[in-house]
Amino acid sequence: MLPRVSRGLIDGDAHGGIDRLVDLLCDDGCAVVEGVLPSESLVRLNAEIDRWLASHPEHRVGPQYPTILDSFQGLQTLRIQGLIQKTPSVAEFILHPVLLGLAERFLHPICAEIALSAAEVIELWPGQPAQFPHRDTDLWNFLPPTRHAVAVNAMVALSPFTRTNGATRVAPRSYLLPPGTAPAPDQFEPALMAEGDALILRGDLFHGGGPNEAGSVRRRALSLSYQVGWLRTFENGILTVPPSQARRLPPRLQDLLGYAAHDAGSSGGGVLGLWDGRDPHGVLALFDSAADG
Ligand SMILES: O=C(O)CCC(=O)C(=O)O
Repeated sequence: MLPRVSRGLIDGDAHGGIDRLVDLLCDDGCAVVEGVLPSESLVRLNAEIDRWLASHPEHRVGPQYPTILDSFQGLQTLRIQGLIQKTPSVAEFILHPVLLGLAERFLHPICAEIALSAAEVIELWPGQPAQFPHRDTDLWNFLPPTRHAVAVNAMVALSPFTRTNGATRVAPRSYLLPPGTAPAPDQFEPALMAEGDALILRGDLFHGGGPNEAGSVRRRALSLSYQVGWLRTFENGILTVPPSQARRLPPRLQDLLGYAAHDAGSSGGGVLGLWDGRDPHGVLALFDSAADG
């Protein structure tokens, strides 16, 4: 059974709630946070996703990417990326105090600023076989293994996650395995969740989508990946939301997309992500004045 924490417990423990989640990431490597999102937010986001899909019938399951990504993501899987432009209420999820707070607290020991690596809808359609178990940190395979994961993921259930419809499977404590080894199949457990629960997992923990054998039921998730700000992100944040549109977003979301420099000066490091030698937020002000003038 995966560790489970209720949102009420986190809220009721103002100083220790998020620390407790960090402890779980440092121990089991994952946890289910129950009831993290209220049902109004879920209804709103699901409606925006449904509306976007209805107006983009070409966006279907089946081959979409070069073979390597298709075989990883699965052909009976539908993914939507670039969500900030398509489903605006996703911002509330990305900036959620528990999910973002956890990512900041977990990653800040090894970075000065975190970044949003990806925000995607992942629907597993009936017939989708199990995804092969992987660690998200394999994205950065040229980085020597680190003791502290460079990324953390929150898989928010936008539909129930059941044993048969493809609930994500995770292998607790598998971040401890040496490179080149993988957990045995019986070490994986499904993250059973109600809508609005979130599975949090460190990026070096083995996991994968389960098989969807549920007849006609789709499993829908919002996968939010946060990472250290000094590595390249999975989605290119500043192309996904270019300055002309990013200027209207909440400042913290701008930061997460890459409009913040990574300034490690206080820990003896340097500055990354400058724009013409300056803080990249400056580019947004340029667009502001162009729009006003
Ligand atoms: O859909 C899921 O449950 C997991 C997806 C995943 O882990 C991934 O694509 O990296």
